[in-house]
Amino acid sequence: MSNRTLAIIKPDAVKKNIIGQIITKITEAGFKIKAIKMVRLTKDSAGGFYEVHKGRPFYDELVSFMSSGPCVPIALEKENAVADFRKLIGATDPAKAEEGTIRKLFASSLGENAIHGSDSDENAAIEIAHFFSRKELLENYSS
Ligand code: IDP
Ligand code: MG
Repeated sequence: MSNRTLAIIKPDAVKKNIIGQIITKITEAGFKIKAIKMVRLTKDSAGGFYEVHKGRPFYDELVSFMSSGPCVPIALEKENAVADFRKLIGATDPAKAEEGTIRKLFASSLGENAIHGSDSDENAAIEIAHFFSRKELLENYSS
């Protein structure tokens, strides 16, 4: 069991100016922020991040959306981080997400769904490395 996951506050939520509200939900649920930044992804970087979805019908739309404005990747730490964070964000489609989940509260649509969460420990490690250098993570490891 790993204790880390990668969240991304997606461009729709950044545009809505609700970064703070989403981070409050995350930290109230017991996650610690180990590293955070705001970045504007290029199409190449967004395409690389979502490489597993290449060939799916929504891939081009997803890459365009994720590179349409700034987003906020966050490396998070908590016991059972991956599974607990998926539970906190809710189903991919906000219409199907449970009450109180971040997507239920803040997502606009299936595509523009406010937040990303890693789906496995293996992918969490890969995704954190996509955004944060070892140095950035280590410098934030004071405890
Ligand atoms: P997840 O984010 O809940 O893990 P995935 O199936 O991994 O969901 O899909 C990645 C992202 O691609 C979703 O969060 C959403 O932004 C987008 N997406 C997934 N399915 C669709 C779709 O059918 N239409 C448009 N966008 C989609
Ligand atoms: Mg996924």
